[in-house]
This record gives sequence, C-alpha cells and structure tokens, in this order.
Amino acid sequence: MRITDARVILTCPGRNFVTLKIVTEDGVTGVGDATLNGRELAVAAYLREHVVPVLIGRDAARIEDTWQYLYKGAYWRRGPVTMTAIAAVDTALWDIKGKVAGLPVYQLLGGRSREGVTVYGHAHGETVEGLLAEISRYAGSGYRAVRVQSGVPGLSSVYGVGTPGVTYEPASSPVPAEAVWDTERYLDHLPRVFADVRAEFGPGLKLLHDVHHRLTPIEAARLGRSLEPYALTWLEDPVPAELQEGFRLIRRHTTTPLAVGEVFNSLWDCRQLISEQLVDYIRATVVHAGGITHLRRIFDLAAIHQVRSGSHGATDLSPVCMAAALHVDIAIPNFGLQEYLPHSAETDAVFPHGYHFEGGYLHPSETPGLGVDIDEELAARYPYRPAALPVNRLRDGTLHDW
Ligand code: EZ4
Ligand code: CO
Repeated sequence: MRITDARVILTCPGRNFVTLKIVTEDGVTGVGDATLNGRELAVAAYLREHVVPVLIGRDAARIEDTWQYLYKGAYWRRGPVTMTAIAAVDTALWDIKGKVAGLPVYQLLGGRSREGVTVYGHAHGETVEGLLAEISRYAGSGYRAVRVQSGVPGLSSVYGVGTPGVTYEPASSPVPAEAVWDTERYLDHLPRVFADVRAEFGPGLKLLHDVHHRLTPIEAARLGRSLEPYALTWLEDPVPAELQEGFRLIRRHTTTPLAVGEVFNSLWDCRQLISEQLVDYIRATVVHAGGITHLRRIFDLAAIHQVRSGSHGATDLSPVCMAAALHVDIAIPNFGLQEYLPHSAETDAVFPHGYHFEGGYLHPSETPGLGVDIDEELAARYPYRPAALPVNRLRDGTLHDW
C-alpha cells in the first residue's frame, strides 16, 4: 500500500496547529499532529522540504521501518523539530494501519487495560476564592484530578494564571511577552494556597501543581517538603531537566511525587530519570516524543521502573495528538494521568473527533484508526498567525526559566 500524497496543513482556529495528512494509493488517509508551539513553521518546513519527498512511494504499512528511516536517516538525531516531524508521520501511519485493520488503534497496541482515561484539568486563580470556585467546577463535572495554579502577591502575572473562566493560552503576541518572577514570594505563598485547597476539598481529590522549571534543586526540595501535608499527586517540572542527576537532590529531601517531561522528545532525555527512579510520572506525549512508536518505548522503560505516564495535553496539542494519546493511555499497563483541556468550538469543528468525556473519564474513539480527522476546507479559513511563548525575568532583569 504505497503512499501517494502527504500534505502539511497549517490552521489557526483560535490558535495555531500543524497537521500532516498522508494519503495511500487506495485512498486510505491518516493524520498526525505536528504542532510545536511557537515554532510551527520550522516543523512545517522540515516536513514539506525533507520528509514528504521521501515518503511518496513508501509502503504505508511499515511503521517501524519508516520511523527508523527518518530517525537514523537524518543523521542529526533527536531535537524537538525533528522528533515532532517524525511523530506526525508515525501517528498518521498508525491511523492508516487501524483503518486498514478495521480496529481502533488501542486494539493494535494490545487492547484495553482500563475502563477509561483519568484526566486532570487546570484550575487557576488570582485569589484563593477564585481558585476554590474553579476547582469546585471541575469536581462538580466529574474530574478526579485538578492542577492548581495561583497568583502570587506582588507579581502581576504568573505562569498558568489567566483571566477567570477563559482558557489559559500562553502563546499570544508575535514577539514574546515578558513576565517578572520572584522565587521567594512564590515559595512563601504556594503552601498557604494548598493548605486552603486541601482543607476545602478533603483527601479525595487529586491535586497537582506545575512549577514550570523555575526552581533550583534545593528550592524544589524545600517546596516539595512544605507541600507534603497536602498530599499532592505530583509536583511538575520543579527544575529544568537537562541535568537529570539534579533530581537526586530533590528526591533526597521530599516524598512529594515528581512529574517531568513535557518538553522531552526522546528516551534519552529521561533515561536516567527513569532508571534511577528519580521521578514518578513521565510527561512525554505523542506529538513531541516521536509518535506512538517512540512514546511506547519510553513508557515501557518507565513501567519496569515503576514510573507511570502523565502525558502533556495542553491546548497547543491538537485533537489529533489527544486522540492518539488516549489510545496509548487506555492500552499501557503503567498509565498514571492524562492532562486534558477541552479545545475551543472552532478547533473542535476543524478536527472532528470521536473521543469524549463521560463518567469522569476520557474515552478513545471506537472507530477504526485514531478516530479523528481534519476538515481541510474549514482549516483553510483560519490562516496561520505568528504567536510566541513568553519569557520570564527576575526583578533585576535577569532572564529566567519559563
Ligand atoms: O506551558 O503547553 O503542563 N502544561 C504546560 C503547558 C505548556 C504549554 C507550552 O506550549 O506546562 O501549559
Ligand atoms: Co507543564
């Protein structure tokens, strides 16, 4: 079954998405998400200029061989642009294989290991009152887990905190916006917030928090320890993770579970974190970690070290990635949690999909393949708009991690 066409589709139904659509000689199509927030055109060009020409004429059934061909064939291994491009091809080929087999992709991955996918949503508030109201809204609609982000007194804007009731969207202006950060204020304030939240909701609800790479290991150790009474499910990205052994220091001091890896693009970014059991959840996901084929390799390594999955699922990952992620989530033995933020109505219309939220769980589509598509005519009505992620500075102007 030869590949006869592969199209790279850019669209901005409220935010930018890049999608690869592969077409075979007998008319079967498959889709893959290729969105890299703030660097969309780099992946689009990588696919158009370097990948599509070598896909035409290849056998669409050879998923593993195509993965190896693109990974080893590039010579320049890894990196978010390359791995996102490979992910898009891999995801589209799994979609095609499912359609040809007449099975949802999770059946090809070994079938169901659970009844539904436990997801968490984002609650954010400038004030504790606003935050408690948002958490109640999630709990009331069946969510079992909520990520809690809070404003910090003295800081005008904080990561993950937007306008109440509006989906938080960090990439906006073509030139990065700039925020100001103060670690001391944050470390002082956050445990007070969690004390209020836990007191209000009791022990049942899973609570998470995302530090977004802003601390040093010893600061993260202090935060983890000060949050222990509130029994977080995870503390996310406490430090930037290039230095994998840096997590040993955090681990030595706190039993607060750690999650890391939304920016990882290969097994090599987390091999030590997993094999030394330095983290509890690995947040790699389909679109940025080389597709279903490579993500499963990461999760298999994680499984033997008692590390669970906790895939990234913010709104900059398209419904195509979400559909693929759910097939992986429902099948693997070591699933932990899935991040899930509903997309806008415009985005849902461009990407018709069969996954759905019911009974507090997300459920993958039962239709053959991934159960998601792109409406190309509708997509064409929303042209790409440049939007960059912000940067973050300390009070004295020093550029800090974002
Ligand atoms: O900032 O997806 O846990 N979720 C996150 C996200 C990321 C964005 C970056 O594109 O940290 O909101
Ligand atoms: Co995060």
